[in-house]
Amino acid sequence: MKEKTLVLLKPDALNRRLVGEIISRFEKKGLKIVAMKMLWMSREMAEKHYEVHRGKGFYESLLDYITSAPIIAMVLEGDRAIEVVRRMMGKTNGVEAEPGTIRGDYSLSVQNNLVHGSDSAESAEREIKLFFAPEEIMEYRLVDEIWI
Ligand code: DAT
Ligand code: MG
Repeated sequence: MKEKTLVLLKPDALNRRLVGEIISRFEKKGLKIVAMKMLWMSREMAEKHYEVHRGKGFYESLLDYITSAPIIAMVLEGDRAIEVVRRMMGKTNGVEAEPGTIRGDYSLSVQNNLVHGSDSAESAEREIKLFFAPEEIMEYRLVDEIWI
């Protein structure tokens, strides 16, 4: 089942020069980049993106963090891409994330955990719309790709 998911490389990914490393993992897995941009999230956008966390103890700190530096936003496509990306990211808290996952290999923090990935089809649809206009999402075929 082909799915699209929103992935963000968060401020610590840029600060730690891990952008290439993280994108490379997704590419090598076989996920297809169908949209990508660098942007600096506004407070307003951050509030929308993280609206489910409004009122939680870490909410203000999370908004400060996500707006502290530019980020890379991507839409990745592939078979069950939403859960595949979530598994590749690992648990939210880098301390608990399994080695071999992005957070497990590169983060020891619950907040500064490098990546965001949509957690469901509904979240993916909502989040992709927040970051990308329809015309920014490419429909194309990789040279070795077979459409079934
Ligand atoms: P995930 O990013 O794994 O989907 P989430 O949606 O529960 O995790 O939370 C969004 C972000 O909020 C998460 O990446 C880091 C931050 N966060 C979550 N729980 C936290 C906590 N207990 N303390 C500090 N930051 C937290
Ligand atoms: Mg989440």
